[in-house]
Amino acid sequence: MPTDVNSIEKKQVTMSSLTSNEFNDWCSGCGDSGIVLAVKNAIAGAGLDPNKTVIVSGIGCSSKLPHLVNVNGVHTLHGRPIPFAEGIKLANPELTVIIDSGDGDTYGIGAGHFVSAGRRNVDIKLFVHNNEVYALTKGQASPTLPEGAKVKALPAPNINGALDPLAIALMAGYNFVARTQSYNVKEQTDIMIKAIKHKGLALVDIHQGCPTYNPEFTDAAWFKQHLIPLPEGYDGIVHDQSDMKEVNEKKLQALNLLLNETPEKMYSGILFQWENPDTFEDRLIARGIEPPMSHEISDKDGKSTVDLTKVLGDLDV
Ligand SMILES: Cc1ncc(C[n+]2csc(CCOP(=O)(O)OP(=O)(O)O)c2C)c(N)n1
Ligand code: SF4
Ligand SMILES: [Mg+2]
Repeated sequence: MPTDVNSIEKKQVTMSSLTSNEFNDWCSGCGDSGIVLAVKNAIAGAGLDPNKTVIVSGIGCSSKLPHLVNVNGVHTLHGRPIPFAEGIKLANPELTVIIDSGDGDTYGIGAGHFVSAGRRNVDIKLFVHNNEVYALTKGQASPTLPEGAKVKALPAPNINGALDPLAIALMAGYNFVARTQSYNVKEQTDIMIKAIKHKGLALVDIHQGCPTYNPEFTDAAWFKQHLIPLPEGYDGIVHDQSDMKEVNEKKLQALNLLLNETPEKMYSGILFQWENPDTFEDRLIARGIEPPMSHEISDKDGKSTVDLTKVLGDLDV
């Protein structure tokens, strides 16, 4: 169990720390290195207790991240970090639960969980490393690779269209929807801190550099040119939580922005945020259902007070 808050790095990334292959888990120059630094900065910046913080991941290059941050970590199954994270948060709502996983993991094999998470609104934070490829398995197209894009592993340009995870998240019920990119650690850190402090489900889609399998569309210079700040005057924050007219207007504003994007012109920043009080945890409390963590399981001497007779009896056939 982690105990030392200072062991979470507070340093800002420099390009040399990305290219020096400081993180042996990833190729030199991999955007995952920028993301792990932002995650560490954000955990420290949001003042989280490492003992009460959990990072959950699936399978992929990106999913190695929990091994590199000194908080509790769970490296789960491909496509399944969302249900794991929801279970952890519902069992112990005192924990801050962050997911770091790939675009294939979240928007491909895990797409059903990604959509259903919006209906529940459990207070978990979803940081998706979006490199448009299945990098760990040698660079096949992921669901976010644009139609016509040609990456190394494809014999011909991508015949499939890309899905828009932000638009899906907005319509599925996500109340915090943001985009950023792996080589801008300052912007990532700021957005991650806001996502962590937001009450409810949050999506941060992070365009991530994969110099090995997708250097064409995920290079730092490409991001700088094609991922631009939100238009002047754009305000995605709902200021009156209970004003459904404002909520719908802000959601439509975000959808309108996304519909007018192209792979060559995408916006980064917080597109939509609504502090919706109706989390899944609140719904359970309203029904009188206490989280398992609050149940007494032992007396003051540590002796179990749990009576398993009934449970075991129910198993009798
Ligand atoms: C159920 C299951 N299906 C397929 C795989 C093989 N597999 C491992 S990682 C991966 C894709 C990873 O892509 P992504 O989630 O985008 O992560 P990245 O490596 O790009 O960070 C696949 C298909 C697996 N481990 N488990
Ligand atoms: S294959 Fe791509 S995503 Fe995986 S470690 Fe290398 S650069 Fe990073
Ligand atoms: Mg990927």
